[in-house]
Amino acid sequence: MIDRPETDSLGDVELLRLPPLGLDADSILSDSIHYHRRMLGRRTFRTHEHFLYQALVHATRDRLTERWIESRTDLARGQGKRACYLSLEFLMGRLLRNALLNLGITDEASEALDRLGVKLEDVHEQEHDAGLGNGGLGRLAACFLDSCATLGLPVTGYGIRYRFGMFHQRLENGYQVEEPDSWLREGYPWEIERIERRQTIKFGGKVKRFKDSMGRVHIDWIDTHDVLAIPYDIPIPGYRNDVVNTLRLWSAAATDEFDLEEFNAGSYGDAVAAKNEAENITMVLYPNAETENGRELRLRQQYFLASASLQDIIADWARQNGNDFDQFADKYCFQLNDTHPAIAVPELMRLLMDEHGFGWDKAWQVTTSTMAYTNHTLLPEALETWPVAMFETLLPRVLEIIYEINVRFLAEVSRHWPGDLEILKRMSLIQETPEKKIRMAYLAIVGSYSVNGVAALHSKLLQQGLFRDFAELWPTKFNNKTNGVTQRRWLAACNPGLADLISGRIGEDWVTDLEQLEKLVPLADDSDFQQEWRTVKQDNKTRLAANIESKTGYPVDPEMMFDVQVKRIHEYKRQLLNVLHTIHLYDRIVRGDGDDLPPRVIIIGGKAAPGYDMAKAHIKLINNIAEVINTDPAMRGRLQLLFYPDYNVSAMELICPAADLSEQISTAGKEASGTGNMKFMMNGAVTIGTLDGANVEILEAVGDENFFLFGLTVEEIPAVRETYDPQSIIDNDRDFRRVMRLLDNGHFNHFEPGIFDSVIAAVRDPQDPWMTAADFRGFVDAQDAVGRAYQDTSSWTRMSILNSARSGRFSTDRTMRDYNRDIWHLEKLNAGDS
Ligand code: 26Q
Repeated sequence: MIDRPETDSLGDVELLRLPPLGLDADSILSDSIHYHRRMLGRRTFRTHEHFLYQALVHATRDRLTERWIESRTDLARGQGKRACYLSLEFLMGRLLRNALLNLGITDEASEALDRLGVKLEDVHEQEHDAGLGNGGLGRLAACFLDSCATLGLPVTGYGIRYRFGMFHQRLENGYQVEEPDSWLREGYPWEIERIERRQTIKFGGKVKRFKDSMGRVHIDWIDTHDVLAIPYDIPIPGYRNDVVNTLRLWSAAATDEFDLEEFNAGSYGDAVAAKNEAENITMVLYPNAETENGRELRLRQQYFLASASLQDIIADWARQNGNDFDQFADKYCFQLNDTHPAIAVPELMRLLMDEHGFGWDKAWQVTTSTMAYTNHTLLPEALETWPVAMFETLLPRVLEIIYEINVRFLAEVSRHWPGDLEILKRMSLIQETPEKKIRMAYLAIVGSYSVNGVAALHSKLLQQGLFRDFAELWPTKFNNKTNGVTQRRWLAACNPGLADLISGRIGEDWVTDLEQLEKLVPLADDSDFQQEWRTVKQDNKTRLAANIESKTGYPVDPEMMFDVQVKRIHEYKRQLLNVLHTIHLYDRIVRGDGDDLPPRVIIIGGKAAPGYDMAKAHIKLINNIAEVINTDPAMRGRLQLLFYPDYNVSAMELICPAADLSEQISTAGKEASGTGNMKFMMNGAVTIGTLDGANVEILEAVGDENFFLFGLTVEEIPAVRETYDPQSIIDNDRDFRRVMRLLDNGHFNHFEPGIFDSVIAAVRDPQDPWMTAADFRGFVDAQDAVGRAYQDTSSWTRMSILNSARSGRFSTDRTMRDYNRDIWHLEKLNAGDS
């Protein structure tokens, strides 16, 4: 990009060229000072590091922006295909560290700040996490964006700019208390508002049909309550390739600042109320809880995102191609991140038919050759459904289209299974009882040309279970795309010690080609390399220990084994099983049978959905047990339990480099993939896990000698369930009995009687869907094997190295290549090497 001519023309657009910005420390320093002084109007650097952070972001953003504009020019000039990743969540975390890494100016920025007497690390701490997601699904979207930009794939993220992201978690007497995440309060220097690309979104109203002079029927959706969608763009840089893609987040605004008529009539309150109602749409990220299902505001959010994004793309298309949509499907592809944006299917139909005059068949042809759907769950109760009644009032025209899709779809089903009424009922997009509801997953399947799961096991189970009928009808639609994580954030940036050690031995190619880590395999037995590997791990543990002490007040000894489970708190993830094992270790030490155990600190972190009482009880239980263990002198130096508060992306960046043991212990068949498992593996933690989600593929990659496997398999579970009797399992297992006795006796809640009754009862419930008791013995035995293995330092280090060495498949670079090869078929942008 550096040596292109001074001006460039693209159609009638004249682009003025500026000299490229320097990437050296001097240039970064002088630009940062410029922003600090002249834009932010601040005088001194050291007292308020936040302003220095903002200044450095602006200097960095300028360097991204010049590449961003080039990338967009390339995209506009070339006639290639693009993909749009539609997602209600983008869990981006902090951006500065990765922007510097990808631009290749980390050292330069650090040097620039040194001259001001400020540490780059302290400046990073000033950045608020962009917590626009709940967990895995949202973070996956963020990793995808990094990999697409690095691969030069033209992929735009479309999401919502929530005023309040994922809530902050505070602990009060061991209970989770939610606090608003006001991440935009001090301004967000990464975003650029693009008011000129605003769109209007309709809600409510009614549908009117009329005939034109030619006798053609037209459809008008009238008397609507309109809301503006304002886009804010965030640059997504590739790794040292001059490509910058876009994350476009929509914010809702009232169509008129005030409804003047109301205002003049004296009802100032009503005028402001209308404005508030519009802006409410993007006010807050919904936490994922079944209790949140069916909330009207959530449906508004989904439609708002789908409609704004599609209108944005169609407006672009129409500017260049008029009303000729013949090539549209060759140039665009929409990847739906779960069913949350699945309303894009009928919305694209509506835009093509009602606003661009296409007939059904043509519109359906375009829709079903541009939409692709990714499923992220196997829990039937987590499949989205929306009451038809809600659609009727909120989106009447969209509902008509869904009905028509259903009529035509059911006709196809009858042709395939003539006379089978049962299957019609089963596959209908409308669930009839107990309440009429729209099955969003079925809508997404019918409207898409590709449906994928996120790990091999998950995709197989989808086709055999939840979506069996559909897989039988359209076998070629279904495919697997195993998740990944970006090694730029999850190794290069968050674990500089390990990154340097690795690069020193095998070079830096792994940063864009993770399979290169295989070259570490021969080093796994090299005792010098092992020693260096341990030193890095130890330093990372020390760093995390300091962080934990500052957050919890508990000192942590970095010599102990770090046994870590961090993820959303959910029964299927079985933090409870981890807790039962912790109590067992405590009991062993108390009864004098703990001398062979390696000193271990168990770290559990994660947020519970605010309406999920059982998950919240688990948090309280963990904290109460922690209090007992951590204040017992007999446990000192031997066993510790810590609840890591307010777990988020930035916390994981400190945690995963420091973990020895990664807990991935969900009930088999429940975790679609997991991605934390991959971050830990990449950073040299060994996994203790069930045969669930991507654990299956991790086990395959490292071999069973480097993985602690336990638990019932998906195949075994149904038979065990038939005669499942947790009480007899407890009765027949001395260790389990003792653990339950401590719980029953209120050992961890002396002054709070009864508060854990429902948690304890769930373990004993023959109907327990998560079958915690069934896997207790297997888990305890596997943990015992872990404890023994950990004491052989050299062989443990070997396992650790091999886990990292075999993590190559779990890069989102591979995942994105797979999506592109099988679903998107995009050509790479040629920036950087042009
Ligand atoms: C639904 C209705 C109303 C409000 C919120 C929601 C909602 C929001 C988020 C439902 C689900 C989610 C998030 C799900 C999620 O994170 N799933 C995880 O996706 C990962 C990436 O594929 C997988 O690795 C995990 O296994 C899966 O649990």
